[in-house]
Amino acid sequence: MNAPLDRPRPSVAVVGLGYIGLPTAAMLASNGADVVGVDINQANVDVINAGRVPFVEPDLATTVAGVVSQGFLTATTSTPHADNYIVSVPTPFKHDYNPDLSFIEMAGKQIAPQLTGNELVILESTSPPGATEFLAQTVIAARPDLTLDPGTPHSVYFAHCPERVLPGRIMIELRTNDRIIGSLNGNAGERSRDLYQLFCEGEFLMTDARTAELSKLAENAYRDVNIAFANELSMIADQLDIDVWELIELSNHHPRVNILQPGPGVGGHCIAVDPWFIVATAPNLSPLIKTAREVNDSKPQFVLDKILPWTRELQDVTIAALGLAFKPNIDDLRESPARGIVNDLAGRLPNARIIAVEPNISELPGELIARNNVTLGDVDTAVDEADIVLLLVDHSEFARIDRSRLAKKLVYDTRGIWR
Ligand code: SAJ
Repeated sequence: MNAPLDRPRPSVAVVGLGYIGLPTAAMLASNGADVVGVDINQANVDVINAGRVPFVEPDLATTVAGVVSQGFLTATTSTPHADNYIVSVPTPFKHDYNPDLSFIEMAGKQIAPQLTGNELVILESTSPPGATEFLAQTVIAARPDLTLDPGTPHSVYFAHCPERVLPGRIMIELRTNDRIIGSLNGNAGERSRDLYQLFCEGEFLMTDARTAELSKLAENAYRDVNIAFANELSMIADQLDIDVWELIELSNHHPRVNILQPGPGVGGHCIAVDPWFIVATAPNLSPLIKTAREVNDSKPQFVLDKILPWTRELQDVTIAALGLAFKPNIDDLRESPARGIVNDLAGRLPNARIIAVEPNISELPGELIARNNVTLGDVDTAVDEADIVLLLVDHSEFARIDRSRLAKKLVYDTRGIWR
């Protein structure tokens, strides 16, 4: 739904132009809002202002090019005044798995001086319960002249509206997914709904901020637990010499069973991270969620333990490692188990030659560049030259490989695409 022509375009500042912030900014800008995107990375700001995008996501580049050329989206490194703020900054965890809210705190401190009263501040970053309250308190601490009490000229309104889009389908799911709206004070929920209604055709599910925060974590922990079940089965099946993919396919014929797919581990900045926020919030009540994380985190070592014995029998071994991204057909390497496995292999096998193939990037990540036995190669050369072919990511390019070319190789397919 676009903003009616007779109404002024709402002003929105989107703080954090990453995998969620930039698509959200572009969607708002192409559906009736005047958007300023804010990011600390000057290079990304320059790329966006030139109408381009700093990462791969289907349909994003076209939308950004359009809204930048029309003047509906600009990017900057300094936070401006806007009637509406959307905070979509990273929420990593610290070494002890406790959430690191420093980026949220920084965003709050930068927004605070711009406020004049009656603004809406939406936290979109996936956050532990209480983070929206923390953002609100950060703003109010910096601006004691403002208040969270609704209805005064100095009131500021806060809500948590977690994103739930799937990388690779972000521009579709931003439009079609249902949206949880968690209000912290006053009419923040209704105002947030009105803003997202510019582009979101899904149902709006109104609740309070803490429930919204936990619901997002629950969704990702649910998926993590289910993937852990598949990964645990894969290790059991391996010991019993049973094909886990056949096993899962058979079991999934049951009308109430839907087992997910095993792989080399769980990556990305969401599923591998968010369950820890629940564990940190309720450590004595979350043994299942914690164990699922540990099972998924143990899978890369299981893959290494399968491959390393093969290399002992080979002289000057060459390994084709197919895929570095955390899942198929994207360029996102964050928390990627594939990337970690390649790095560990390179460290454990200094005399091996490892050809990493990742069709969605043009340069290896820093830690792999630093290894002098890893190069970035194309799939054909890598497969032809390899003694061992290790399939780590189910990119479409890899599914299309002619299987006869693998006949004389030692092959470990962690995703089951060459069965
Ligand atoms: N994976 C498996 N087996 C499976 C499914 C996934 O091993 O059967 C692995 C993937 O290879 C990847 C990881 O899990 O390494 C995560 O991938 P994903 O596709 O499950 O999820 P994300 O991280 O891309 O996006 C998730 C989504 N959450 C849910 O599906 C509950 C998305 O909707 C969220 O918006 C996103 O997290 C987020 O930002 O929180």
